[in-house]
Amino acid sequence: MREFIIHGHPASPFLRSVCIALEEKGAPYRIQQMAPGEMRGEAHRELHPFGRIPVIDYGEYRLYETQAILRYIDVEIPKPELQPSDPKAIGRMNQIIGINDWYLFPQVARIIVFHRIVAPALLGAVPDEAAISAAVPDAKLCLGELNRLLGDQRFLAGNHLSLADLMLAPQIYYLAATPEGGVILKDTALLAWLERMNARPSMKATLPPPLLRLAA
Ligand SMILES: N[C@@H](CCC(=O)N[C@@H](CS)C(=O)NCC(=O)O)C(=O)O
Repeated sequence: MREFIIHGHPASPFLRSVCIALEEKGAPYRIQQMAPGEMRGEAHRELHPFGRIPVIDYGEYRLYETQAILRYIDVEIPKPELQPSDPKAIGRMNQIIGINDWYLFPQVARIIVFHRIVAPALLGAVPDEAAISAAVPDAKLCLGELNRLLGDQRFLAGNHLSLADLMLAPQIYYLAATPEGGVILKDTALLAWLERMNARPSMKATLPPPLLRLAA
């Protein structure tokens, strides 16, 4: 099997989702690390015109946008399947991925995780407490809704691992490590789900760099 090349930084939860997918599939990959100073530079824009990470190369094929990458990997390497066949479970999986991309990451993780964990660890910055406090209501809304959708199921879209779990686990891993996320997640089914996810070999093999792991 050819090796997947993943461009980005291993601190990125989106990049981790791709790594988890490849670990679950048993597919070879390597991270082509981009230094924080290279982000949004000319070389980065050539890979990803919007200046985000991750981007993958598989032979001559290049792709960005994490949910597109995950769906591609799941059909390029069919086993084990990471997308359900039941229509309602497909709907739920896609809904949860949408919640991540539209609400959880931009309104919550990008603020709370960035100011609490990433900026102090990588940039030596002091957390912006006002920005963090302003994001707490959205954190309650997003995590509360994900907890409701999970209900008593084993995984987010039902009783089988799916792309929804792969997309959300790296984001909630970081959020759970913040004081704000810790309070919101305390004693929830979502936290128990995260603990089950954290125990998977694919999650253990893709932990963030030690500096961020300590912070988290
Ligand atoms: N929609 C993109 C979002 C990816 C994203 O925002 N990644 C973050 C890192 S976790 C990033 O590139 N941040 C750089 C920036 O915002 O300048 C995807 O799904 O891949």
